[in-house]
Amino acid sequence: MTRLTPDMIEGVPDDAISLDSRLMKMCGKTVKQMSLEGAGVDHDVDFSKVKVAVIPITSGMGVIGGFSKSVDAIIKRLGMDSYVTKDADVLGFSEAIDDGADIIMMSDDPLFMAYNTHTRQYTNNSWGTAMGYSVALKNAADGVDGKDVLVIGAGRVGTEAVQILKGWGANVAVTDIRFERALELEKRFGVKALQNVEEALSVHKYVLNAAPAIFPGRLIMQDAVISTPGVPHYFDEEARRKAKAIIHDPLEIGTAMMAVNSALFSMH
Ligand code: 2YJ
Repeated sequence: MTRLTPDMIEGVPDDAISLDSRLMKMCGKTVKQMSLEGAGVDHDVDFSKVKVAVIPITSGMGVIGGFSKSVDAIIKRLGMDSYVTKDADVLGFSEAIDDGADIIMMSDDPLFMAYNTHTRQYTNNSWGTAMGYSVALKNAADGVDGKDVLVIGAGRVGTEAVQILKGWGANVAVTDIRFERALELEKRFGVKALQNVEEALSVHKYVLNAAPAIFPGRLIMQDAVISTPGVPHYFDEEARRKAKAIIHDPLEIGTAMMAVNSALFSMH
């Protein structure tokens, strides 16, 4: 799993307006509206009574500068009552429980979760990222039902995305640098595994890129819609010129999706 670095998330708390206006242009919706859609809700929800504790976690590769603060800022922008705990780890967890937090957000290296303390369910970031970026793709593509959609990467996010997009009626093809992983998804979910990533990309207009790979613009179709959580994130000038939409942010779409989904567990 890709580890975020401080420079990737630098400025995340401050670029809300620009992300929302970019998404509005490409998808016609804000991060909050897309997160609600991904959680299956078709109306606005007031989250102001939802208390969210973000706990810095020092295990594994340790705290990432700016990570908790960015998560906190993302959650606040959804209108939730969020804060970062004073202490990290288990002490931070006790603080969140003592404060009566409704949701606890925390991440080590393999797992970033939103834990709903009332229902004792957790939402993981792989699902949140897959759902958030699938909703974005669906909106920017004017629906995916009956359309050919390519998922690049058969890892955790790609595996979730394949199921989500297939569930919405898309003809899903999947490709991975380790072809056997794509074949595995073909077997499990009845999607099409494609071996040659470059060939696959050059014939697909609708793409969800969940791989840590960079693709040259010559492979991108004219008017392509590329929803791309993958980091590193880079599209060259030709790709940007040809694509109708390239949807990306380092943290917000997946995190907002997790928080909204988690909050709704105990709000119905
Ligand atoms: O609490 C901290 O500051 C750190 N333990 C955060 C670790 C953040 N986690 C990662 O970078 C994971 N690899 C998952 C990131 C998912 C982003 N889509």
